[in-house]
Amino acid sequence: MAEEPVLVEKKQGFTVITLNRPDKLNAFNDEQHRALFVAMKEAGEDGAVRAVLLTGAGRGFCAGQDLGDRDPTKMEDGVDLGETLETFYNPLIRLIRSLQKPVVCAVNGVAAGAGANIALACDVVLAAKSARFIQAFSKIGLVPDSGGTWTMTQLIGEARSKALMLTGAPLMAETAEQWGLIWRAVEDENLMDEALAMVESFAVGPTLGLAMTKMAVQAAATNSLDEQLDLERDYQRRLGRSADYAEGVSAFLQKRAPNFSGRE
Ligand code: LHQ
Repeated sequence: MAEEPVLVEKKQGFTVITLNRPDKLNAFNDEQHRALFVAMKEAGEDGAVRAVLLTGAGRGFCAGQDLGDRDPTKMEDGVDLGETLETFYNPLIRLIRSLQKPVVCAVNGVAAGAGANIALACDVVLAAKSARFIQAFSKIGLVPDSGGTWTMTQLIGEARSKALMLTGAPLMAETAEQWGLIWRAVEDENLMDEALAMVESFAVGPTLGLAMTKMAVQAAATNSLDEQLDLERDYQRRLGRSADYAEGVSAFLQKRAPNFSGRE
């Protein structure tokens, strides 16, 4: 039986999703696309799952689209890459950004093309120091996709985004951290331990509060300060009535660790 293109491990309170085409540096074929989307969607819908960890098998995180599957010289009618984005990449990015729980990405090795931008769409990105981010698109005459032109510009500004995207130059994890593109670059051997510690802490966290924090930060990109103040008021009103807020305050006043249920 062929290897599963995506491995899904359900742990206590969180799911680990591993891209699993290591011989191709986990480049996406259609099966891997479908499997990743289903795994992410199920993790989003399962109330017992309170955080998600995305990573890659082998020495790479993801080399983007499997170019062998989108070779114009081998396709009689040519390729419609817009359809590929519409069918696979865009729904995935929208799903990650709208998931009502934290998505942590452990970038275990090279992240190129859409692989880099899928990582950057996650909420907290940890990367092995040996990992590099490559906006490989210019090397094959394409525009960066999977939200990269938006995400990178938000995170590191036009000057750095344009230079990285126009040249396709690799960006090492430590520089990515210094520039604010990712949360942290960690020693290779510590990557999974650190990423697991983070999702384990989210898995016992106040899930609704974390989800609303994610949504509020994301809304800031397009809201005015006035709109953002109103949004914070509305979210805080809802959270103030949640079981986790009551528990958080009780735990603080009783000088004990909170026991969050993740419920409203
Ligand atoms: C690959 C790939 C790959 C197939 C490594 N495909 N085999 C959206 C819409 C639709 C279509 C187009 O794309 C998109 C979005 C995109 O993602 S466009 C960007 C696509 N990705 C790239 O252009 C990156 C291509 N890969 C590379 O430049 C290098 O492989 C990197 C820099 C990622 C890693 O280099 P190395 O560490 O030297 O590894 P390698 O090149 O030797 O790769 C290892 C194997 O993986 C090798 O296979 P082989 O059989 O020779 O061992 C590669 O052919 C294969 N591989 N990326 N995208």
